[in-house]
Amino acid sequence: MTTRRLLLAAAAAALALPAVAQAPLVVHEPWARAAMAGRTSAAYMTIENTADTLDRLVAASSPIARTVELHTHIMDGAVMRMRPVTAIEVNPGEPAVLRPGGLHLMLIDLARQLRPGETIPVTLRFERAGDVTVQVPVQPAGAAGPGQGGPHRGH
Ligand SMILES: [Cu+2]
Repeated sequence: MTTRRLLLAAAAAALALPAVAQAPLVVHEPWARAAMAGRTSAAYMTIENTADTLDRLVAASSPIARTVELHTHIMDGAVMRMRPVTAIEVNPGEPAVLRPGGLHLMLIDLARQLRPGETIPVTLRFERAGDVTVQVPVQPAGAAGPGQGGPHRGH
């Protein structure tokens, strides 16, 4: 009887824990561009929302950058320009794609050089899901996608 009671207590304690192990926001193929200290870099990824409700990426941060902004690209006549956005919506079943020429995270004023092959932590802040920290592999400065300079992957 005592064992059974202990098991029930353990189960109740487990239920009371915050759901950190199963974040509803899943990040696929994150990557960032190599860059020099003091300069800017960009990070890209695909964010999937496995919850039932819309969520929004509202901020991001990283210990290697003074600030991280959410950016998109817009066409200004024939010139493509970057513009900050206040949030990036992530709908269930409709992953948000951050890629060169589109939405991206701008890593501003790097505390140190980002070298190809290393991995940097980036924390994403979602309106509903809260903070999700992603380990982001650094690709060569000229890379166009997550697979270059590392193990071959699809896409
Ligand atoms: Cu930018």
